[in-house]
Amino acid sequence: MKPGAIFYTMLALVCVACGADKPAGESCAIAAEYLAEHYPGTVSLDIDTADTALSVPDAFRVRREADGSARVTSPSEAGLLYGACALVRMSAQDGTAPLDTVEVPAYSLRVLNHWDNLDGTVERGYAGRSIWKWDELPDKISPQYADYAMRCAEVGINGAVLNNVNASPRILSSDYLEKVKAIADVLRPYGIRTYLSVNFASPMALDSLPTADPLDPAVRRWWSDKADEIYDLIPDFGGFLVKANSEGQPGPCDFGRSHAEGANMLAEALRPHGGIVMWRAFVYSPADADRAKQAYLEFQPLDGSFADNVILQIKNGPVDFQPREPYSPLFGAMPATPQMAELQITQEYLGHSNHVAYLAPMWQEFFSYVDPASLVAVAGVANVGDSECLTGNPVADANWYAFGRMAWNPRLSPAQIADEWTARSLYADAASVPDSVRAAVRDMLLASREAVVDYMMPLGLHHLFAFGHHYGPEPWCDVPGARPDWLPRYYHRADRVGIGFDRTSGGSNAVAQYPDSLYALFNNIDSCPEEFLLWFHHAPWTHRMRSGRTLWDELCYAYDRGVRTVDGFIPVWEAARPYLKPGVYEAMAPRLRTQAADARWWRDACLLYFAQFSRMPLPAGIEAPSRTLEEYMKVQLPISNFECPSDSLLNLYR
Ligand code: GCW
Repeated sequence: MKPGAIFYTMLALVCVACGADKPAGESCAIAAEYLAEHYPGTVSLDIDTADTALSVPDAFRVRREADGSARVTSPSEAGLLYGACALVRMSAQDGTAPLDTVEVPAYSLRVLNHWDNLDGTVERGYAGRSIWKWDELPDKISPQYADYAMRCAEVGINGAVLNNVNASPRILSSDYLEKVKAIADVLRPYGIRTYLSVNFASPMALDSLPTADPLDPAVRRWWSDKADEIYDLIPDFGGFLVKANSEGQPGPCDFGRSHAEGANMLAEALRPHGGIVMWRAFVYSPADADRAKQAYLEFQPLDGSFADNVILQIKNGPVDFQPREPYSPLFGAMPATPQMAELQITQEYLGHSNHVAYLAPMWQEFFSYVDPASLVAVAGVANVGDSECLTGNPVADANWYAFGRMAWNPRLSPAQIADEWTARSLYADAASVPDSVRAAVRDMLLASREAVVDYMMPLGLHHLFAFGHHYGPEPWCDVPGARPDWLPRYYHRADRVGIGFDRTSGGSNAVAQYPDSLYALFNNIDSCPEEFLLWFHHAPWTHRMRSGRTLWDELCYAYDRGVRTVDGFIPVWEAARPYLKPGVYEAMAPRLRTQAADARWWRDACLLYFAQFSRMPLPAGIEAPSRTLEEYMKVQLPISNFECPSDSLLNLYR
């Protein structure tokens, strides 16, 4: 055993504030154990409430001496745990040079949203079944809960909403609350508070109240009694996440009340206990012909009417987690309302757990438009399940990691996060990896999200997905009776003249929801950033792009570039093979082949389909499609949530 390990073991027994007379706190013990496993020097962990640089409880200071010994200080035990993890992380990057650094998180709330159902399925989850074993709880505690909690703590995630926003009322039944308590007890020492998604009609479903009207006194009493019951079991319970009046979920509008009246009623029930309400702005009642405008139209007028323990949770883009969207204009448009961003870690629209798509560049792009200081919190829709590595494949973990790091510090660069993550999670011995391999793997990660955009929907195209599973291409998709805004044609609007959704002042005027400077930029086809061109404009096929090519040719090249980029991932992976942790090469190699095949499928299906409208030939150098459009149109992926497709599934389109 390393000397350090003995030290930490003893430390774990006596530490907390390093007051030797106090029993060790659980978080401190976890920190000590983590250090024993991952850090070779001796470390002291001390509570420090006097250091003015440590301005919030989760902040920490790490001092490392030339001999590798170190001291971590923080006002809180959770901060000591974060500091211990930071020491390990920083030492993996820069060795043992002397160091004195303070970190203060950008947000006090950095929360995962699990879309996990009580029957063990996970909506848009591609990492197995739910990690929460509701049938076994509260008696049996899966060891995965603590693994999960440690992985959260390593990156500073401090909240978990356990269940799907399409919430079963049963989660608030007394039986389930006992199960929730059991999970909360495991997560607490890792600094994680537990939250629940709630169904707005719970009083009706669980206790047969005749209404869930938020202004009805009996309904208000029901929620306040329920809050009391929860806090009796879980004194540090975080609060509720609510999807209301969206995609069939009940909400205050069902009773003629506003979103604010609904949210405030829940906020009042939680307030005596210090809980919060995260109220989602993901709504698109067809009040306007452009779905991208609807959340703004419904919520912006409510600015200033929410209680102060309500946070409005807004998806990064105005439609729905597409590979690329402009930011949602609701951000910054409600100065009197606390707002938080909802980012999607699970790859619903980016190839599930089959494709490598490192999302830090996407989130960096979001934060380049939305000032991090204008938000009070960040949420990420988790990609966690009960698969052995918890994320379906070992590289998908990079997105969980990146989310946590960016929720802590949105200004971190995707390259730095990639370097940290590969050193921690990918390589068996990071120090032995040749620079050329390290750089190639980093470049692969950094290029991967843009590659997905290219081969799926470049130049501002969006929602070309097959109905339901959101995996393969179906720009032609037509489902009789479906809402038009669930179908790709609503978004791409390809015709003989051109392609794209006219959201300019001459079209749906969604541009008017943006601040003046961006309005002008996006509204003019000549100044609109080309990555958003077809989001905002219905552009002629012959429109001259900045490259000098026609729009049609540029579209073809973009699709083809995506294919070539992912073709290039395969040799990178081969070169990295000798340096990877056991099992990682084998887990990803078939996926990279699937990704390359899927990229061709996307490119060929989309270009063949759009060529019917452009009536222009593929430009020189673009590989001819191997199938006809009719063949691609026959592909039916039979299942809604799947991991790496089996060979038989791939044969459907190869
Ligand atoms: O993108 C859509 C997803 C739904 C999801 C919904 C939401 C949880 O396809 O599966 O439901 O968004 O965010 O509420």
